[in-house]
Amino acid sequence: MPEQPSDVAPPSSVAALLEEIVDIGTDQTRGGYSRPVYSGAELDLRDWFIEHATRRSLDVETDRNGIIWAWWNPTGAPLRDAVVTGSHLDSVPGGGAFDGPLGVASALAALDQLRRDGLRATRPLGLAVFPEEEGSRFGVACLGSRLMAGDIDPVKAARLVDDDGITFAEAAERHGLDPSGLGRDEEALSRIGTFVELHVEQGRGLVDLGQPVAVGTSVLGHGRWRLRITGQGNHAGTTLMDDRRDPMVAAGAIITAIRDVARAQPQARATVGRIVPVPGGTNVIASKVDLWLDVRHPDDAVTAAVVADIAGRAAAIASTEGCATHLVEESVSPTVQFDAGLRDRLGAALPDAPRLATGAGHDAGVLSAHLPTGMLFVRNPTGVSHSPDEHVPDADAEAGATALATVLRGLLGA
Ligand code: HGY
Ligand code: MN
Ligand code: MN
Repeated sequence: MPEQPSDVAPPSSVAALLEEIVDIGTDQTRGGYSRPVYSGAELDLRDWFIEHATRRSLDVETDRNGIIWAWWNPTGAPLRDAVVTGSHLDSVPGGGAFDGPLGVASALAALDQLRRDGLRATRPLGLAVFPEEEGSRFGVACLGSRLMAGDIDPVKAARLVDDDGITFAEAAERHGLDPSGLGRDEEALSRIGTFVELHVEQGRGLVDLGQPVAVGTSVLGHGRWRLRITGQGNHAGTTLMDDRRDPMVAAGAIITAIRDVARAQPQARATVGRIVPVPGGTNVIASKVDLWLDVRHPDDAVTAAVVADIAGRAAAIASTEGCATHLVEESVSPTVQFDAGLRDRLGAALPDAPRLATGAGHDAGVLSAHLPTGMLFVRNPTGVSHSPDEHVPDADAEAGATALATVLRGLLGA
C-alpha cells in the first residue's frame, strides 16, 4: 500500500541535517574538517546517516566494499534498475563542511520531500554513501566506488597503507568488513539503473551565472603520483654546503618546475599539496623527500605527457643536487562525459539550471563508465573548496535538495 503524506515525518532541511554533524571531525590545527575514511569522525558520520535512514524506515546495509545503501522500496519490487543518489562523508585534511556531506544530506531531504508529496514510485530509490572518495587516507581517489566497479585490483587496494602503516584491509576489518570480500560487486552494480550525485560546486561557475543549481556535464581527468627524491641524510652543522646531497633543495626547484610545466600547457593543472621529508628534523639534512603530484587536464594523453615532462625535469634537477628520483602512480581517473540522455533529462527537469563541467573528481565519475550517471552542483559563493572557506548558503542548499527531488521524481517514474 503506497504511503500517504500523513505517514511520514515532515521533510528535514539540508541545513538542519548538516547542523547535526557540524562538530564531527573538526580539525583544531588545520581548521575545517579532517574526516579520513574509517576514522572515528567518519564512523560517527556513518552512524548519523544510518540513524536517519533507519528513522525513515529504509532498508539499510553496508556492503562488502564498505558502501552504505539505504533503500526506499514501497512497492517491494526486486532491487533492480533502481534510482540511486548519494555521495561521500570522508574529507580531505582541513576540508570544508559541504564536500560530500551536502550530497548525502540532500539525498535525505529530497527523499523526505518525495514522501511528503505522496510520490508513487515505480522503482526503488537508493541512498548511497561511498567510502574513501577523497583518497586522503589510503591514496586512491574514489576507492569504494572503484572497488565496487572492479576498477581497482582488490589485492592492491587491501595492501594500501596509511601514514601510520595501517593497511586498508586492516582498517576495513576494524570496521567489521571481511577484506577478502573487497572487489567488483555485480549484485550491487546490477541494482543501480541510474545514479545522480549532488555536490557542492568547487568553483565559481554558478556564482558568475547567478543560479543556485547546475547540471553536470563532465569530470576533468585527473591523477596523483608520488615522487620520491633521494639524497644523503646528514648533520646540519657539520656538513659543508658543497658536500651536501640535499633532497629538500631539489624538491624546492622541482615544485617550481612543476608549476612552470602546468602553466605552459593550456587547461592543465598541477599541484603539490603534500611533502614529507625524512627524517624531518630541524637540524637534519633530509635523506629523502616524498612529494605528491596531482595533475589534471581534459585530454588524458596530455595529462600523461605533462607527467612525463615533469618526471624528466625532476630527474635532471635532482641530479644537479646529487639526488635521484622515483615516480609512482597512485591513482588515475580519465576525463568523463556524463550520459548525454540523462544529462538532457536532468536539464529538462531543471530548465533554469545551466550546464557545468567540474574540475573535481567524484564517485559519479567512476560509475559513469558502468551505468547512466549524472550530477547536480549547488552554488558555493566563495568558489573555494578543500578548505574551511567552502560554503553553501541555506537557501541554496534547499534549492539543491528541491532540484534533486525534482529529478528523482521524474526518474522514479511518478
Ligand atoms: O580531488 C578531487 O577532485 C575530489 O575532491 N576528490
Ligand atoms: Mn573533494
Ligand atoms: Mn567530493
